[in-house]
Amino acid sequence: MTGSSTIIVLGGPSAGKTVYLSVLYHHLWNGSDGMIMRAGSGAMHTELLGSVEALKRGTMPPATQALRPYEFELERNGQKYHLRCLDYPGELFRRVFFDLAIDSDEARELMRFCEDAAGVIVLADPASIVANSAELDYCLSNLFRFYQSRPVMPKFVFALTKRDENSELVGKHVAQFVMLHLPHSARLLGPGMRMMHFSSLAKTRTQVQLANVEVVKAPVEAMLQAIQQEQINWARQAVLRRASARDALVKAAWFLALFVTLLLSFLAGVYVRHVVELHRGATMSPGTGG
Ligand SMILES: Nc1nc2c(ncn2[C@@H]2O[C@H](COP(=O)(O)OP(=O)(O)OP(=O)(O)O)[C@@H](O)[C@H]2O)c(=O)[nH]1
Ligand SMILES: [Mg+2]
Repeated sequence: MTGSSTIIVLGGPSAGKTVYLSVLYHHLWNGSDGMIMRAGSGAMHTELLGSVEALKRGTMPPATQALRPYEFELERNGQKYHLRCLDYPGELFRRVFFDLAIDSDEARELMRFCEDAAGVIVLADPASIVANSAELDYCLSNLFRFYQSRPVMPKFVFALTKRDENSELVGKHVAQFVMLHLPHSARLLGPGMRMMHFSSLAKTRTQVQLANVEVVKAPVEAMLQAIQQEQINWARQAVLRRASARDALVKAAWFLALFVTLLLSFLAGVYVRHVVELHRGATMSPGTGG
């Protein structure tokens, strides 16, 4: 892939956005299996690694109070993407997509942020889906409707969080769980939506561990695959378009050649006939000599 794509991470209150961002960065800044994540500033780098150290000691981040964009460069197998994560109070997501109130600078910034996305990773805590399914379904379907009204629909990954805690609640079939509790959102996005259930942490009664790198990077991996697949489709369509333009050109050239051949034959025929008639006229006219 050339150029960069903006991937955003969204989610409601306490979905696990802040923890996800920190743990993902912790695993990827040093590189893992061809994927590297680079923070846009040293301060951000130190802050994210610091919050993971705190998590390991069992200190969970406080609920996010203010909107804050994090910029990363995400590289996979030499291809670069622009990963923008907006850490914001999940309450703001509710305000914009449930109350439909774009009445503050923060709400407007969240909307601007949403507009410029090639990919959207939506994080949702299954326990809050069950507890507030009607409200969340309404929020998410407004988010998807917002994207449907735009010229280009981004790719979506719908990632249920906290699998270490609630794998029984969701069961084996994530799509069934989503269709049961979020029917409108599931219908709007249809079969194109990639769904998964993962966790950033592995909590036990006595300790908090980080989930392993493969698990944590799964949503981003699914998103990159979806974006890449779309780019392959575009490239394939461009090749097909070029091939059919070439076909049309070849046909036009043949048609022109045939036309020119017919025209030349016609002109040659007219000329020959003219010469023959001249010759015949000359031989049939009464002799003047003698
Ligand atoms: N068991 C478990 N708990 C998690 C996981 N990820 C996050 N949590 C818990 O969920 C709580 C909320 O996580 P945050 O990352 O702060 O959620 P948020 O979406 O940033 O929340 P707001 O900033 O309030 O919108 C944390 O205190 C963690 O205890 C996970 O993978 N497993
Ligand atoms: Mg937060």
